Formats: sequence, C-alpha cells, structure tokens
Amino acid sequence: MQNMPFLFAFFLGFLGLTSCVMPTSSKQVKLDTPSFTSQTREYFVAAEEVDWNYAPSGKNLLHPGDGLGVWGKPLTYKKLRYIEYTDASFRQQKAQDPHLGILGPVFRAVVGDTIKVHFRNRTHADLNLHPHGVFYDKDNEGAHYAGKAGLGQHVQPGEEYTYTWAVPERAGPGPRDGSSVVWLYHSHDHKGEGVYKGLIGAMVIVAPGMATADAHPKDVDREFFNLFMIFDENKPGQAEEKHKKHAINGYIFANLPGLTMKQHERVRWYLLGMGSEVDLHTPHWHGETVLWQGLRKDVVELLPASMVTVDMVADNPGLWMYHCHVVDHIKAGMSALYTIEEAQP
Ligand SMILES: [Cu+2]
Repeated sequence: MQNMPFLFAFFLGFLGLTSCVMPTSSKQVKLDTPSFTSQTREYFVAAEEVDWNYAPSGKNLLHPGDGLGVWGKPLTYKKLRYIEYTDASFRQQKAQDPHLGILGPVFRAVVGDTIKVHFRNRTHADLNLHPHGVFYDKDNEGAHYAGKAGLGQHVQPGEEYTYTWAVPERAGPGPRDGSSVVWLYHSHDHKGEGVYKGLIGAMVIVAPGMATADAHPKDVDREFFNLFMIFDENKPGQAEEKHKKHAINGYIFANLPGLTMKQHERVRWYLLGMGSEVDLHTPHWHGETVLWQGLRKDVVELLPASMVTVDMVADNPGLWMYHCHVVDHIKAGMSALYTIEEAQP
C-alpha cells in the first residue's frame, strides 16, 4: 500500500506526536500537544558510604515477644546509598519520605520529558547508575560489558557524570497499565554487589494528561515504593543465615516506618523485587485488597527485578500486617505494618 507512510504519519499526527524526535543525550522530545510542555527534570544524586541499621528500634515490632532471632546480630552494616541533594553544590540533602528506607530518591517524569541525573561518586569504589525502561544511548546506559564503551559505565571515586535519559511513549504506561509505571534503577556490576550494598531506587513515569506539575499521577492520593530483597551481607566464602537480611526497603521485623494513609485514599503501591534465586517474594496485605491489571488480589508475586504497580482503596481503618508470604521469609522478618487512619466524619 503506497499511502501507508502517509496514513502512519496521519495517525501519529492525530496523537499529537508528529514532531516527536527520537531522543539522544543531546536532544529533547518535543510534543505538539498544546496543553503539554515537556520538561527536563534534573536530579542531583551522590553515592555515599553509610552505616545502615536493618532494625533501628532494636526490636521485633511485629511480634515483640519473639525478638529478632539470629538476624538481630549484627544489625548495622557499612553500606552505600544513592542520596539526593537540592542542587549542583551537593551540600544540602533533600528530604526523603521515610518509608523509602534504603532506596535512593524517586525519579519522576511524564512521557515526553527528559531526565538528567547528575551523579557524584563520593565512595571509594568505581560505580555507575543504570536505569530500566527509559531511552538511553551507550554513554547513558551506566553499565559495562562487551562492545562500545559508554562514558557513564565507570564513574571513579570523586568524579561526577550526568546521565541523560529520554522518556518516549514506550517508557510510559502501556495499554493495560494505569496512569503511571515504575522502573528500577541501580548500580550495574558483574556480580550484583552494588545492589546488595544498597545502590538501588525507583523511577515513576506518568502518562501525559494524567500528571501533576511534579509528575505524580493525578488519579492517586498516595504512593508507596517497596523493595522486597534479601540483602546478603555475607563476605565471599561466607554463608551465614544471620547475614541474610530479609528486608523491605532495607528494614526487617516491621521496622519500616511511614506506611500510613487515610481512609478512602486511593493508594498506589509500586512493588519491586531484586536479588537472587532465594528472592521469590509474595507481598500480602492484611485488611485490604488491590487491583493488578484489572485482577483482584491480596497477594502479588515478585521475582528478582520485578516491577509491579497495584492500586488499593484504603477502606478499612486499622493497623495491618504487610508481609512476604513465603514461610522462610516470614520467619526471617520480611514484614511491615501499615496504618489506615479513620477519616473524620
Ligand atoms: Cu519473600
């Protein structure tokens, strides 16, 4: 059919995407949609060495009488984190929602935007930052393997590198997604060590027309991000159970703070998995159900590098348990508590 290219162009024009430029690190996506102005969203992130405590209360907050078992000693480890700063001076840390725990900052964008992450390596290790989902060229992939070497694959201690990622339509919600999708970003090395160290975070891409000015989905009142992963703190050659921290966002035995919402709120949960073959997790909410792609559930399946979005209407006030349903993992403290505050009449 000779007029196919014309029809295709017409169709794209209908969608308001005729001038959509396939992005590279130096170009921006432009959309014709008059109501939408694409933006470059900039983030200033440093990798830093921290002491991380998996249970800051020192207690099992789910079953106080049971204690922390073998997983209680030690609780604090030397770790690395992605920490957000307010600007290029990297002096003032940006406040982060406590429920994010060990996760790095949430990067947000609307389809059509560009994300720039100014990454400063303040650790003693050679690091990088690799995103899922968004559009990058080799210099902005943040990973090292055969083929053309990208500039962002090794950021040496003390150095800074800016990653530029475009957010075309294929990085945003698909036909069966809601108004936003979640992607992981993480440090990329051959052995996955950076992720176990704590270099991991989430990114949310919102559909155009469904986004607030700061790239939150308009049809949602509250968002939570939860990484289910067993942080393996064993040194090479070691395999002790006490060093396997069965954590949600880096917290065990319900030490994860901040999972609080109000009755009637529309709550979106972004669920993330990572780790190894032991990391098959089944997050389960007591007291509520969720919708996943139109299916009703109160348990969701996660495997390493799963990225799942589910929606809950918080209709049942109370203090509720939220835990991985794998028996070994329950025992090891992969649990949290969440609170639905009763609405005032
Ligand atoms: Cu689990």
